Amino acid sequence: MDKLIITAAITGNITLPVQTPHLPLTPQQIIDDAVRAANAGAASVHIHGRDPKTARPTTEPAVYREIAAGIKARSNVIVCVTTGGTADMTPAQRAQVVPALKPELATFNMGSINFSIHPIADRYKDEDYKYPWEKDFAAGTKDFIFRNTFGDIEKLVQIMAENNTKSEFEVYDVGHLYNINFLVRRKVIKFPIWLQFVTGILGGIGANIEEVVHMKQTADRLFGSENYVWSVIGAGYPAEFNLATLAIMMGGHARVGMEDNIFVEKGVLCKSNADLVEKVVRISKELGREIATPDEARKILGLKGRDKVNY
Ligand code: KMH
Ligand code: ZN
Repeated sequence: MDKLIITAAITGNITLPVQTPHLPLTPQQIIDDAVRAANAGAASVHIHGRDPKTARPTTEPAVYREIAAGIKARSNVIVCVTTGGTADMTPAQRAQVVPALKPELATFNMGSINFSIHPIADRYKDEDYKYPWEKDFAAGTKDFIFRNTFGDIEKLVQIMAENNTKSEFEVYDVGHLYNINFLVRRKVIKFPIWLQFVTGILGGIGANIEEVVHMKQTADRLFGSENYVWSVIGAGYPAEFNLATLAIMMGGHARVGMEDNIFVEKGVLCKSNADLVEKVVRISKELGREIATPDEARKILGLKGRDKVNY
């Protein structure tokens, strides 16, 4: 088995400030916590930007540049930039960060789903919210179609290729593997590919062992195990750690982070993304699987290297 690649998703765009006081919000907080997560064992950090004043998710390239450059100055970790954006952004707005930064790695969402966090809006009292946008943002996702049409996907494939940025294909359901397969057959997507199985999102596949095994078997059948490397996200607690453990045992890789889960133990908020990374490092070491350094992860994923980014 390859060494374990741990990805830390530092702040995301669906975790709300009301949910945890420890969520990194400003560029400096995101940089500091990404470096902490890297020092704890993350080979890759998945980055979303937030408006420095309002903490609302943004796709403003200047914010991403500040964050990516700030991390690069202090750590060798791979910076994986989101192209997921958020509810009010078009696919073109979401992609603009790729030509701007030419990152080594960027996420690439493989299908359209009703990506929803609307139940969170009912969990808190109006006076609990820290920012005026939070409640409507969450409630509005009830009718949010996270758009990733074949047309959008073709455009993004081209943008990624032009900038020599590797795709981290986010697969929220088994059908998304078939979308990849269709594009592989059309020679739009080329092997080897890096897959992130995203489970536990309302609107997508559930976070349980059976679904991960099903996705892995489907990927094996469609692509051949030699043509892809995979990782898993189990959104929520304890799914994040249960599915990371499963991936450790199955030869996959694991993503943790406050984008997906805010608890390090039942009812105990993590104070930093590093707490979540450290827990997976402990589990992996107990199970005899070593942790990949950023350079080892670059080799496994076939990345161009941090000397070829534009930040
Ligand atoms: N914003 C979500 C709808 C990504 O980073 O690529 C999806 C998302 C995925 O955050
Ligand atoms: Zn993300």
